[in-house]
Amino acid sequence: MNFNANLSNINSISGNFDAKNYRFAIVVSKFNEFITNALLGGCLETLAKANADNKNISVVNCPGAFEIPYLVNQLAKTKNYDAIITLGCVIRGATPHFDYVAGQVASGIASLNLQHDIPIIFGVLTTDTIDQAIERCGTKAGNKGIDAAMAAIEMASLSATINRSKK
Ligand code: INI
Repeated sequence: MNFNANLSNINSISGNFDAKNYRFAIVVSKFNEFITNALLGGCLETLAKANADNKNISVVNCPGAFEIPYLVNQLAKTKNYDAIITLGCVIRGATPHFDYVAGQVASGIASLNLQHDIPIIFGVLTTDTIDQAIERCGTKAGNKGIDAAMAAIEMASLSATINRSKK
């Protein structure tokens, strides 16, 4: 951060990107599978680079993005995970009920984040076109699966730090 304020005595809390001791669940939907597979690849590679242990990663495959919140809720209730990552792809051009599916999954995940004591990461692409989805799963505009993994590690680390400092 680039500013001139005096930070002495301020308790500044930041996460780190070491995934070694964390357990992750990844819920990935099969709808638009050629896109979601690429998101999953980016996500798993990033977790591996950050020292996550494969034994601590569960991948749950579901039919479509609409089903993701239900599974996240089930997984969160087990308390077996330090972060849950969601990956999916909803394309406006491909469905007349885009707004229902995309809206439902986004608001479902947002409310589950507050209901459970586990960070839940939104890695669901919601795009107007298939080309925009392709751009976001490893071509022009990066890979949203990588971003989701990074966010999951940082949030697991932040959550651990905050909970360690509970009085
Ligand atoms: N599911 C998606 O993940 N992406 C889509 O683009 C999509 N479209 O186009 O309809 C989609 N529909 C399926 C939906 O998520 C549920 O699986 C289905 O309605 C059964 O509940």
